[in-house]
Amino acid sequence: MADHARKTKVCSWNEWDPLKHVIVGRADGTMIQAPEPAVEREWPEYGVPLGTCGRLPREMEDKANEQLNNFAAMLEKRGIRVDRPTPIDFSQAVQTPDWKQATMFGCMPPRDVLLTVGQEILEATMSYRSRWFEYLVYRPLLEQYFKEDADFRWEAAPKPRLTERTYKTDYWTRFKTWTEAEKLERTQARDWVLTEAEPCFDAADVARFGRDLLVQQSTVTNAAGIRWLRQHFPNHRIHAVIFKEDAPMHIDATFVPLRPGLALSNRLRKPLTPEMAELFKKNDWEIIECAKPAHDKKAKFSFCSVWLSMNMLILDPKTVCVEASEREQMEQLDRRGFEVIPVPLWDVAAFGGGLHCATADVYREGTCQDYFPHQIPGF
Ligand code: ABU
Repeated sequence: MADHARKTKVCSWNEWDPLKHVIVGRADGTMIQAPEPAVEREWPEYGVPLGTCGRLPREMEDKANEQLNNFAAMLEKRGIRVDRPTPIDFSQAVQTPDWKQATMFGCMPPRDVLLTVGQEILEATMSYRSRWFEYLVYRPLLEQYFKEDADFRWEAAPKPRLTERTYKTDYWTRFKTWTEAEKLERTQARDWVLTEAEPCFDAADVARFGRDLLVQQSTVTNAAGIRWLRQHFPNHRIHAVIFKEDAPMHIDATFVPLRPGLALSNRLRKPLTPEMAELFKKNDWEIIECAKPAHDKKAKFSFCSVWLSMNMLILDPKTVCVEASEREQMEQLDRRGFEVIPVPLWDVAAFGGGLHCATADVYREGTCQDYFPHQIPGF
């Protein structure tokens, strides 16, 4: 049998069509990254002051892997094929001709790196030096899909140089001096740590709705990155969006499609792009506010927020996986007619996110549909 005649098929157009094949991340070797212009980690309350880096504690890693393995096993039991990345040594220093970075990060959140649009999987640029080489952990899988699916479009966005030109290098120092109101002014002005010197984006800033893609401009995705995506996907309509949040990173704990005609919006992070509300209204989409999260503070060593409560994996338009402690979120979706599958995953938060972050689509049934036939000019 020719390689490409095997069963692998890459295709996924949205977040809700029936899921048949998915990548689930691993916690192995995840690092608290060394400081770099794009990001500084510090948890003095847990004995990790600014400038410290190192592997997350082994007992945390084991617990996270146990939850990820159980999640993968549950998906497999439901007939979904699950693939896993190949971890590398994330404690190693990495370098390009332009810079040297003391550590990498990890391979828990494939959603940050891989963007599936139809038959294409696009490796995102990323904007952290510690994540520049993260695509390597997915290469064994992508090589396999390439061999097995003759129609697979394997793409990689141009790797950014990530020199000092890419960043406002004093941004995080200044950020700490700003009031909440001043931080929000920066958001309104789309003024975060990235400059516009070169295109940068994380795949998790994209929410897929068939022909329409919402792309959040954020601390990891700049306007040049959105423009690159627009030029790369000429048959899609790319809508640049922002939300009321001081240091946004990834749209999947902020605005989440649930099924055709229904989307979930963060109850605090309101859209700051009025055209977005208009687009949804004009096309008869209902936007509901997410439920109150179960947690009132971030998980230990987590850079993700409590809004992982709305970071979910949709298995089909009637079935959704929600983190098991998020009782109110589960009840809300149950009232909306979903079968809700509770999945314990809170111990994975420190490794890079929730259920959506921990996965990347390879194959969902369905075709590319137009869910927004009535467009807003200029948006
Ligand atoms: N990476 C998804 C989580 C983003 C957030 O905490 O809001």
